[in-house]
Amino acid sequence: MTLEAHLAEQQTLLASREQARAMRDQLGYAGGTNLTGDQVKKLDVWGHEIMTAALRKTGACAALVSEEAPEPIEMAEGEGPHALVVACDPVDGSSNLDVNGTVGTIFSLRPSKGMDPAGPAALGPGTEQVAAGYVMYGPATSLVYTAGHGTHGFTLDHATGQFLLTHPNIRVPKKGKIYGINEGNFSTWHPGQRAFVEHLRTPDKATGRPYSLRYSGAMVADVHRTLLEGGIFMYPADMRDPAKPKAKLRLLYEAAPMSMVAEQAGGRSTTGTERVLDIKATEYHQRVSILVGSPDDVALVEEFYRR
Ligand code: FBP
Repeated sequence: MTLEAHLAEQQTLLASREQARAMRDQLGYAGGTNLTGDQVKKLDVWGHEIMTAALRKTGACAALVSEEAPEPIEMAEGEGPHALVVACDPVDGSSNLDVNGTVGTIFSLRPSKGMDPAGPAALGPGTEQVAAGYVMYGPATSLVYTAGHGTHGFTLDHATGQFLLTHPNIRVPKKGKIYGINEGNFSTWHPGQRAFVEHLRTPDKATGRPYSLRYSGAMVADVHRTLLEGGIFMYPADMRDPAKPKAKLRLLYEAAPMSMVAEQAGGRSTTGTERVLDIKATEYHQRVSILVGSPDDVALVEEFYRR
């Protein structure tokens, strides 16, 4: 090998090492926590900045409620109707980022009602949403949304950069065979929740039990599977102090949009005792329990909560 060739090869090697270091540097924590106490990942911040800039550019958005911003970001300046308020979880499933697991982006759209500031227009029951959905970054990139006329799924065609309608009018199976929940929290659950999971685990051919457990650590991926294959995804509250239930997932940019998507696909979504979409949000980062999926499975878990 000539000296030139050897030097060129070394340079390529160095460049790829640099690139690898730069890619690795995108991972990990940005330092600090967001309003809901989560340690913020660098890609959380990146996702938030991308979403904020893109929405501002549309002129359609009057304010953005983001998981990564304590207060709504007003953006009713400049050209455009600014008729919508958007609530968004820019990167859902952040704990999966550093292990190359599936993550997503969840969004919810409501009318801005001409309010100024517009942020408060995001507060109110989930039934006020005019559209909701998510993008899932998995083996394929999926976009699933509803504007109140059914729920529809698209897949990104990387060759053209277009989202193609691959799953028109998604219908959740009436009853499933899979449940998704972080079983590590078992001891903290409501007694009805514990009894329901024990019921799903108990073999009974006639009712298709035991159900299989699938849990990805990203709500987007667990709800997406549930929409397509049926069953139920659950993130119930920590009830160690029944007077002060502690939920994890956020109402405005996780539970309410996923509940609208599920209901428009024939599914149901409850806290165990109440329809999630009927809950009137009073805070931007309010948390709520969510049990969402096949109508028969959701009805059954509500029965266990009543016992
Ligand atoms: P982020 O939006 O901060 O990622 O949080 C939400 C989430 O990651 C959900 O996607 C997922 O269902 C849940 O938290 C996982 O929580 P846990 O690690 O407690 O099981």
